[in-house]
Amino acid sequence: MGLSEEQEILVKESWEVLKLDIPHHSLRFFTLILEIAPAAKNMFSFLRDSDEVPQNNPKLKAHAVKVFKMTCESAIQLREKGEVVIPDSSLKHLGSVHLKNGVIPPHFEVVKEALLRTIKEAIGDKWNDEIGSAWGEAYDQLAAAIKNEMKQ
Ligand code: HEM
Ligand code: ISQ
Repeated sequence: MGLSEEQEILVKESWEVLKLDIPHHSLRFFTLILEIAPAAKNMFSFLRDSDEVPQNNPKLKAHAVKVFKMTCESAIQLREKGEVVIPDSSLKHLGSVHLKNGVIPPHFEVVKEALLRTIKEAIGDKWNDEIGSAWGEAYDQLAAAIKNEMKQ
């Protein structure tokens, strides 16, 4: 299912707000993932050797930003072409990184919930259900592509 122009705009506008404080929102996103699924802790290299979420870890920040950015790009593609297209090489890379670290399909729901809650907190009063379903749809289709790659 594609996205409407309105939905694409909603996603882009909230991504602009997230960008204003990447360190905070990245950390919040990651913290929410662990809050929802504490067992995910051991999958992440930047957490394996510590008890607390590192407050200023460049890798954590970079990966979190990439998830936001890729979801935003998926929303644009869903409006433009009605489907999410990820270059083969990067899809293969993402599939193998997640497989190697023990990620399984139900984990994708955890990351979705954490992503939506992070956006909701970031944009505050501007949040509404349309924004949630636009990000949710873009995320679901991006996740489907990665999960499909992990099956091969
Ligand atoms: C790594 C994106 C879902 C756990 C990564 C990386 C990216 C990424 C860009 C860095 C890859 C690299 O090292 O080059 C995404 C996207 C997702 C998604 C776009 C969904 C649409 C998930 C889920 C989990 C997860 C559901 C499980 C809770 C991990 C782990 C790593 C990783 C454990 C390796 C981190 C490390 O130790 O370096 N992900 N991810 N990801 N992701 Fe995801
Ligand atoms: C990797 N994959 C999915 C979500 C993430 C959130 C924060 C840091 C890394 C991540």
